[in-house]
Amino acid sequence: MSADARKPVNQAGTANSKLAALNTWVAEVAALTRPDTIHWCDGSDAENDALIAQMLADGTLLKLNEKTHPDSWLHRSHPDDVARVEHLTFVCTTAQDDAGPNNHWMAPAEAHAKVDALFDGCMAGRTLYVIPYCMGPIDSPLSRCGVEITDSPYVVANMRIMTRMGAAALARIEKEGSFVRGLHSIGELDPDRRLIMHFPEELTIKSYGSGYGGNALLGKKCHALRIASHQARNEGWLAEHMLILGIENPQGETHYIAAAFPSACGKTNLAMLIPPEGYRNAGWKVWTVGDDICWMRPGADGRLYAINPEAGFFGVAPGTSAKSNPNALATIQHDTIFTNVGLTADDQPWWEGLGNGQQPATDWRGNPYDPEKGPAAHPNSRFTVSAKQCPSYSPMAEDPQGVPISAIVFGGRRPSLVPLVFEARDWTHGVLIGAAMGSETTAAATGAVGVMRRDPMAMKPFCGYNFADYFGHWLSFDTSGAKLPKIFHVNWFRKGDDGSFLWPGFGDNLRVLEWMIGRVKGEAHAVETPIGHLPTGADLNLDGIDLSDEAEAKLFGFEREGWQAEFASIGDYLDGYGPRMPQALKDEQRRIVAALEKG
Ligand code: SAT
Ligand code: MN
Repeated sequence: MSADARKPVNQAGTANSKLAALNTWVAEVAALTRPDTIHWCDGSDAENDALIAQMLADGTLLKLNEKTHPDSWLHRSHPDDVARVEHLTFVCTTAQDDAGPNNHWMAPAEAHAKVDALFDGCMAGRTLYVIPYCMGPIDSPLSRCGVEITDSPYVVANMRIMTRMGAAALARIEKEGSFVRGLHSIGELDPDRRLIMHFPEELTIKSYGSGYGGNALLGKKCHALRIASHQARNEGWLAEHMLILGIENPQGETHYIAAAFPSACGKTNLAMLIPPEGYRNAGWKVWTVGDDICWMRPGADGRLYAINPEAGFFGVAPGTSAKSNPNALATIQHDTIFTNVGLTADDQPWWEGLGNGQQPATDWRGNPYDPEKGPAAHPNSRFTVSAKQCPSYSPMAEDPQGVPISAIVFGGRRPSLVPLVFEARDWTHGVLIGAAMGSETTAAATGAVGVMRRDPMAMKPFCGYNFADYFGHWLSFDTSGAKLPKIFHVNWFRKGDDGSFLWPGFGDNLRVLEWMIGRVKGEAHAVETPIGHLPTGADLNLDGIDLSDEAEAKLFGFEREGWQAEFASIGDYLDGYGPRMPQALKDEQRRIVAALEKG
């Protein structure tokens, strides 16, 4: 290692003061982590080819069948490093109350000291990669830039797909001067030496000891949600865990919908929905803008405009099939990185629910597949792929102005009580519906699966500040000039007494979205109840769908007693945040409790 190799270089080649802060930070990080080499990523094909070749040589990647999956790779993670680690994820604000009961908190000085001790010398023998990236279209005023420093070439390759990474992002940073700092090392991949630290007041992230997506691709959950939610509050916009899709009706009119569901609840499937045959024949189309994150801000006309800050999909592989999500399957046929899926004997990727008639030979750990020892693919195995490869990718996704949002949808996995769909009476009621969201936990985070927990706006693991303040921020958008979207709640996961799902879901969810657009346009009918406006079965187009009496009753019904218990629990939940909880939200909860009592 030469002394020169350690010296950070200014890629722009000038002593530009706006990059001085970046150069200084890279130098400080290099002094702490002591890498052998520093590489500034330009995002070029040549750079990517060289990284892939290096990872094939050292076993980080395996080449998949070139005939069936050209330029696609399999990565097997450390078996203890397969999901986000919420218990090791901290929001480090000066005042603990600013992080709120919804986050694990540590004082900034203590957090820096703890995590810097792990970073000390951790890149010896490794290359330090500097990844300038832009979240959102390069030329969009809604976009924000960051720089991730990492010692993982796998992270570089994934960030190249998931963000606008390289020279263009660096040029924007040079112009703007500001960027989010993200320091990452895979460390020893030891779960006892793993910390994901956020310093929203410093626009800084430090992540150590994990190579898994949500912990390591810092542009995603760490920047685009935890840090961005904090920035958004200060700057008057919203950073949300939402997909964005466009629905084009036979008249050629497109309405955009943003929808929040917890991780692994079908956001990618909904974002890439294929209309049922009757709708297709009539000329309906669905356009994918994003499948995970949505940044929105009011435009000059008072409507909310949204961009997808990401450039790719980091989707859950298991369950993805030609039936459940043909668009996703088409997207991942080439130039895709698979993580922790199984393999067929001829090196094709395989997962439970793929249903293509093939059989796995090797499991996600690289052992011969043995059904006694668990699934072939890890339940949280993933694909990383450019959004541009998706057949339904919306051309509007690259529009710097974003797309106008007509409806916001909240949803979760609720096997009982919650009907298929209902509509909020107004914005405040909608914010309460989002704040009260509950869902069963999934494999996207470590911990028990299938446990019911409150996950407001699907942001429980991702809001970078106190939820009470966050709800207040949401309420603040209801100004006199605002033309806000309507808010809805959906539940695709309602179960019957025998435990089976009552609603077919997938493409048929368009029937529910069509009703929502009808409501937005003032055309569709609904029944008023204490929990909001509900359609009857007759208000939806259910042509070709055969619902049992039980399904019809549970999907479109309103169960007063169950909702009374639910609203008592929502009241307790809001009270848990103490005096910071906005009074308007508490009043709304009380209004509904009173309406439920009236009978
Ligand atoms: O791993 S991620 O956090 O990026 C995916 C998810 O859990 O939504
Ligand atoms: Mn997500």
